[in-house]
Amino acid sequence: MVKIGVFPDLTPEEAAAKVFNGATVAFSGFTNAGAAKVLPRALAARARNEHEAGRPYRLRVMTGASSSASIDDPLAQVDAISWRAPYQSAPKLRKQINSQQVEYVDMHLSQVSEMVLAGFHGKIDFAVIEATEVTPDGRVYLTTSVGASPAYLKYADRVLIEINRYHSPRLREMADITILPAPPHRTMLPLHDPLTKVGYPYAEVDPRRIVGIVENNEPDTIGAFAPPDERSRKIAAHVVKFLVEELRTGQIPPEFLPLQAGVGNVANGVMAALGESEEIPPFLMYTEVFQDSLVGLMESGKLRGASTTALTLTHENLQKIYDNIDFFVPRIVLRPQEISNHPGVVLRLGVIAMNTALEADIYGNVNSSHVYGTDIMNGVGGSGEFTRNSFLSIYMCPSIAKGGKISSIVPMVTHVDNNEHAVQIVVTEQGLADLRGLGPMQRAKAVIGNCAHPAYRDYLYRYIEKARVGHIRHDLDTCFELHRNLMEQGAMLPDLDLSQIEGA
Ligand code: 0RQ
Repeated sequence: MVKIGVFPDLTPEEAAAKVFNGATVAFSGFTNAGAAKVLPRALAARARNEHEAGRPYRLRVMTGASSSASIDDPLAQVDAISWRAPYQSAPKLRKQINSQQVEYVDMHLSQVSEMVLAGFHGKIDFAVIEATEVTPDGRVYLTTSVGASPAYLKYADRVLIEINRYHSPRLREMADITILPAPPHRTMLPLHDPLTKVGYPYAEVDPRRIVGIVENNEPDTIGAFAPPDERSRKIAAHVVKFLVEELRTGQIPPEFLPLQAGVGNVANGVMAALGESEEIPPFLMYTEVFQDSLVGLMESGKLRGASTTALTLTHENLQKIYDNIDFFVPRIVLRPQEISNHPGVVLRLGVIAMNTALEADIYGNVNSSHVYGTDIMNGVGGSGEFTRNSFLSIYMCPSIAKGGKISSIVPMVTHVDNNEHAVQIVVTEQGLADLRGLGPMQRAKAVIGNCAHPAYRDYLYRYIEKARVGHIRHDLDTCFELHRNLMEQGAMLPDLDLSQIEGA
């Protein structure tokens, strides 16, 4: 953990002064886990000063994934972001993206490193990476996330390191870092089990590119989940029942298959419910975010091990890991997002993927990112590589939103993140539709009958009855009628008496 003083020690202000207007800056952080903390604030202060002096100062910002509190919030607050990739979830930045003040490249998270390597996003002027240590020969020991940091360290012109004294230097014992070579020189990743390691405990940087080091002693800013609400508990119960049945019929082998779970309350609730189920055997995870509910599951022995790219944990849960690190080290592998989300590995391991939708259509196409097809919520994130390549791909969402003004089951989604060819199971608190082996009309009936809220079922049945007959039935005049009603009249079915809607 000792930093050897061969690199210049900088104050945050000195470091920020090196970052010029218009630079592409790639920060560490996958969620707020392992996110750079001091430099984003110093850059925001610099932007404010520059703007007050009438000078432009905006940056092109990359991270591993969303790092709202640490990176997007301070920078967006002072209008210091001009371009953003690959994922965000910050309310202020979201507004700037949706009003086209900021360009946003919403992309599959497994592809970030490869695209940086290929130069698809231009050159990276600065990498700003949180670490527990950097050695004179350029070994960088990362903190609570690996994300895209190894690629940023390798390909950025200049590197600023934030040495964080808060995090345990023993995190390196979980790290498994490698950068895949460019095609056509890729070989098979010899990864046949979520816990196999194929790389090194550190990322590498050319030490000549390190322009300075700043100190930081802050925990990650990660909020606790609210206890699962009634609808999340019902969704979780349907998922658990389904998986138990798959196990009973032998569709899932007795040793079970590795699980991936998206982020958020529903996913957290599902993981907790799986942990409580006596019929689900102890399991492994191959996932991108290791979140709160998994700590207890690991302690109880229900979760045997997990591969992830980020430990997105509240201070209390991370402390549990640090206090008992001998127990957790052999059970957690922290990988670059290129590998935690690698389509080939997800396919090989037979992952069961569980992600969340904003809306699903009656045929199983899923929109997780764009309200009305126009306004970004967060982004596609890692959902694409898991959904497309998993053994079972499950999508979950409440059947209604905004007190019943919105049905999450619609005739046609207004934006497609994951399509009917990859989505197999749709679940709401109403029930579960298993779409495997079903043709379009069978799918529509299963989704409407099992997943749509009863208040919207008649509308949806009428829609397919009136729609043009083809392999898939659609009526291009009315397929977005519910969305148009919502935009123009504030509710998808303006005449519905919302006070009568159960579960609203
Ligand atoms: O609005 O914030 O005003 O209350 O959308 O909805 O139900 O709180 O959903 O927090 O679980 O997030 C898909 C966004 C779900 C998330 C999404 C409104 C609703 C609410 C949020 P308010 P909830 P969650 C791993 C994999 C993509 C990335 C991904 C996501 C707000 O899961 O970003 O999967 N996924 N990554 O009221 C309009 C609808 C709506 C709607 C809900 N149909 N139309 N608004 N809302 N349904 C993670 C990573 O990649 C890091």
